[in-house]
Amino acid sequence: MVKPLLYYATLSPPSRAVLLTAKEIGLELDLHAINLLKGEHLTPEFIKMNPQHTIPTLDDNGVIIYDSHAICSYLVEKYGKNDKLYPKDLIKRSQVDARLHFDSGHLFARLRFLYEPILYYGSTDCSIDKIAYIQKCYDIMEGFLKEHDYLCGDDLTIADFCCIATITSVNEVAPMDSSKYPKVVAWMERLSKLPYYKESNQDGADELKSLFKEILANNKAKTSH
Ligand SMILES: N[C@@H](CCC(=O)N[C@@H](CS)C(=O)NCC(=O)O)C(=O)O
Repeated sequence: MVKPLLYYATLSPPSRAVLLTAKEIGLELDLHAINLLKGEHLTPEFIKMNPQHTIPTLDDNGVIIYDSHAICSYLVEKYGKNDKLYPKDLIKRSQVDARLHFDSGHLFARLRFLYEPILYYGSTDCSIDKIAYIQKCYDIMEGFLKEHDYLCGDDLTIADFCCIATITSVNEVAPMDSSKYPKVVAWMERLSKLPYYKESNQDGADELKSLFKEILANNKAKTSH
């Protein structure tokens, strides 16, 4: 079998959601690193393949898929040994889809709103409203996890992978008070015990948070002169 080719970066939360999914289903990917800070996603070839010029982008034998949520569900459908990570049952699937949209439309969107101007455009705007906006997502997730171990019930799904990749990339910049969010903290600890978790997610999340702090400090130093 020709391995599916993934354009990705370890710094990128949605790329890491795909890496976690692939590990859980035992699928080997052909990994092609893209350096966003060097603009490697803005070449004519990349834009021809993905006009949205985002990573992750999957090339599965000529089938191009972008958006991590779509990639994760595709990989489970096509290569998963069972449907636990993305249930075929209509009601269960609707719950997973809802959480995937929560990551896409709320959690990751708020991270990007805070991170992108600082990482790419020299901004120093780390204002309290942007931080509080992310922390509101922690409140919502505490509710999702009230009676369950995972975001969609008692089983791990791709929604957990998408949300953990995002939240671990922002949780120190938008601090998470463990007394206020005990369920979210316990969920993060639960996922961190997966054997492939550190290399597939935590290392990249730590790298992104360090880079964010370093670039923010540089931007502040530049504007103070
Ligand atoms: N909803 C998309 C978001 C992907 C995304 O925004 N990726 C960022 C990196 S974390 C990116 O490629 N940014 C470059 C750009 O938008 O030009 C997904 O889940 O794949």
